[in-house]
Amino acid sequence: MQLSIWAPLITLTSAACAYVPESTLATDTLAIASLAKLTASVADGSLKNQLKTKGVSQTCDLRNVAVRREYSTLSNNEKLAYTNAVKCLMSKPAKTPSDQVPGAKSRYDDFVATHINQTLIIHATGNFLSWHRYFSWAFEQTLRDECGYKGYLPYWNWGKSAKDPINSPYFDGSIYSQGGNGVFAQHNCTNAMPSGLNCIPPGQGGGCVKTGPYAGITANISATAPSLAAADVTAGSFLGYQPRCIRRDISPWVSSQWSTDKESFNLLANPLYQTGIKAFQDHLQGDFDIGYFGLHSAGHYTIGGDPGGDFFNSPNDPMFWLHHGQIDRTWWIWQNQKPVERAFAIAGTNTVFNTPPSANTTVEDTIDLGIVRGPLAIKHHVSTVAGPYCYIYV
Ligand SMILES: *[C@@H]1O[C@H](CO)[C@@H](O)[C@H](O)[C@H]1NC(C)=O
Ligand SMILES: *[C@@H]1O[C@H](CO)[C@@H](O)[C@H](O)[C@H]1NC(C)=O
Ligand SMILES: *[C@@H]1O[C@H](CO)[C@@H](O)[C@H](O)[C@H]1NC(C)=O
Ligand SMILES: *[C@@H]1O[C@H](CO)[C@@H](O)[C@H](O)[C@H]1NC(C)=O
Ligand SMILES: [Cu+2]
Repeated sequence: MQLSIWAPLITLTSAACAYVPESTLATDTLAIASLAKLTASVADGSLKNQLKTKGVSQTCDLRNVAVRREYSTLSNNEKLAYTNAVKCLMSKPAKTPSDQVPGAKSRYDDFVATHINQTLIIHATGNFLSWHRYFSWAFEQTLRDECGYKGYLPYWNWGKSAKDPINSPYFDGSIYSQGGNGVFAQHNCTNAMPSGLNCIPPGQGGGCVKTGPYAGITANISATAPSLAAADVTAGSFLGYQPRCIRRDISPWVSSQWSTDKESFNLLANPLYQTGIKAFQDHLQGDFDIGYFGLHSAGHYTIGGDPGGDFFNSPNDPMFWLHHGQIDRTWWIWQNQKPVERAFAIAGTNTVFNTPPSANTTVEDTIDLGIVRGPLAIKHHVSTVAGPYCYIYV
């Protein structure tokens, strides 16, 4: 009798503790509207004509286009297929010659080395979005070509887990996640970036990731600019060998403030960021001087730790790919609000925050992923249904 009175309350209590994804309806609705505009501009040939003015071919057929999906909507088998392919890349030998990058031991490390090597010419630059599109697509293609993966790159819709990333399907530590939080290890503030982004309060992690599919994996390439302030995380020699565990300090403090769906919606719907790609990409990447993270930095520092919180080495934490999937999706939504008009939108220079001062980036400039993929001009990366690309997001 008494038990049955309490039973509903117990159920309620445990339900209240369980992870519940937050709604991302606001931005998902924008994504649907963008897909409709993209489809129309392909159907009437206006996108093809616009791209042709600069010699870019648009032949992708939307009837058999690849569809990139949100990670939490994949079936367990699909999640495992993705993760197993990533682990397959980690188990294959590097193609980078060891005299160039002593730390590159695996095929996965080829990607990490490429990102480290170019960090200062691919962030807060005119090629930030296109470079990372090419890079994450090359990763997806390599999973398919070299590891038999049949799916496409999944993305992490940040807003769903903004309040509770640690218990989310991305980070809950189950075999279907992208790995759990690090175990607790004493650490100080994470100094994300010089200036206003300093001192992310220490969270519940800080130590090695010991749960989920990547438990026990080794980061090989030396830390470059580690932000996790723990006694034993220090920079090694550039591109050198510094085997160590993957540490995380997942930060609800960051995500709950800076990567909500409200932030995404604001970026994509507020007229302030509709004025041109400069306003859009600057707000996406954040304004470090005033301590505004932006969705890009917020995703990285929600993961945090080492190498995830290292500006240079971040692709060494496998969550990088899902984060950059969503960065690319966010750009894709923005582009396809006006597919023809925005096709060749570009702003920024060739050096990080224009330091040292450099030329403005143009769509004729080349992106070269070294051992990962050959050189290809930016203009071929501006549409996900042109150049080498043929994919959309749902
Ligand atoms: C680091 O190198 C070892 C081989 O020395 C490899 O087993 C491991 O998967 C590599 N780590 C990554 C993240 O690729
Ligand atoms: C690093 O960049 C330099 C200059 O662009 C290039 O010559 C070198 O091959 C790159 N190394 C790697 C490992 O990508
Ligand atoms: C945290 O900072 C204090 C004060 O600077 C320092 O003494 C301590 O060693 C640091 N702890 C870690 C784990 O780095
Ligand atoms: C670079 O772009 C900025 C912003 O659009 C513009 O004001 C400037 O004149 C450009 N510089 C050159 C050398 O074209
Ligand atoms: Cu990057």
